[in-house]
Amino acid sequence: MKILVTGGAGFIGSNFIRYLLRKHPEDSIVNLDLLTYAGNLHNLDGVSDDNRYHFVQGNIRNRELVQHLITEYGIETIVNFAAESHVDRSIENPDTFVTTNVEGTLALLDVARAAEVTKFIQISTDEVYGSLGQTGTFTEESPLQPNSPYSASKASADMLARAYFETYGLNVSITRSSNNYGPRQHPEKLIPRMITRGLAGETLPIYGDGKNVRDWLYVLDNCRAIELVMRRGRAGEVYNIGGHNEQSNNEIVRLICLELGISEDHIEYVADRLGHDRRYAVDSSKIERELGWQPEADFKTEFGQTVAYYRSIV
Ligand code: NAD
Ligand code: TDX
Repeated sequence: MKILVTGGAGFIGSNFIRYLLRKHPEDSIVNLDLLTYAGNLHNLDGVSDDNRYHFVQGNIRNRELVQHLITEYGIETIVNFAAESHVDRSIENPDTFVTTNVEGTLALLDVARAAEVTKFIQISTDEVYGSLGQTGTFTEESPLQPNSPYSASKASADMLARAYFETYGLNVSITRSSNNYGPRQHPEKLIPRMITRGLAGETLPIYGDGKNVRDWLYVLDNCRAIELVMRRGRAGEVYNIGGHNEQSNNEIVRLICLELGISEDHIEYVADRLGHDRRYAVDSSKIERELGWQPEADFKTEFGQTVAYYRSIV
């Protein structure tokens, strides 16, 4: 399969490229990434020499460029990871979230339709469903109630992707995963931020009371799920991907203290994030039933490996 991966120099995209090249000798990949502050070519160290892999620096909004890449490389499938992905930044400056996440996705969908690409995967997030109380889970039928500019922009992109299926028959599937953890994540996000700050002897800033809950999914479990949707997902369908692994921010940060062997006294409770979603939990029974996917990672093991990874790169 010839695949255009966008945003492949970021966290999940780079793990996905590594995973696919390792598992499928017959696949070739073009990685289109703008290399914003979040893109890091070191995430692809060791991959760049592979002749099945091509890197192109550019913007997903550049229709001519995307069209050219599809023709030049005979692209059959697009997997769109490219996005502005950090909630805190979206609260400070929402504009780029609309330009990249909404207009960028629209441009890709448009070019994909005109070029008659056979499959388009839109990488979305559980945050489009909003926030849960103490019980319940998000299913694919849950209403979209995004609370941050980030999640609102992702929900908008999902709606466009859906419309391109309904209106033009483009073969689109959408994945909505929960919070990923693992190697190569930007240090602005909770887990790498706490590890790098902990290693530097700095305080560990937890927003609000730290009782917000996320459903942590190992990044390679997500990559396996995305691959299944890419090869066998039904057109026009949404697939939730969760880790069956709810943890509060307090639990995560305490675990990091334990792994690093540092005192919990480093924890500092700071002002809460505006509009901070309280709890996410994902019902993945659809992808489990239809595509036979299950999260396989043992959290304690992979979390320990993740801490070891960030320790090794500082
Ligand atoms: P990331 O911020 O690590 O990477 C995003 C990548 O996109 C970067 O390499 C960046 O340079 C690139 N990019 C940004 N704007 C671009 C543009 N206009 N054109 C081309 N490239 C551009 O993000 P991530 O955490 O790897 O997330 C990837 C996708 O998965 C995003 O769509 C995000 O919404 C979604 N997602 C992430 C998580 C998570 O826990 N990280 C969970 C659910 C969904
Ligand atoms: O310093 C911090 N202190 C803190 O308490 C940071 C950076 C975060 N937090 C809290 C906020 C959240 O409750 O930790 C939790 C996780 O925060 P983030 O790592 O910013 O992730 P989140 O907001 O949950 O969003 C992530 O998962 C869904 C990704 O960034 C999104 O791209 C994805 O869609």
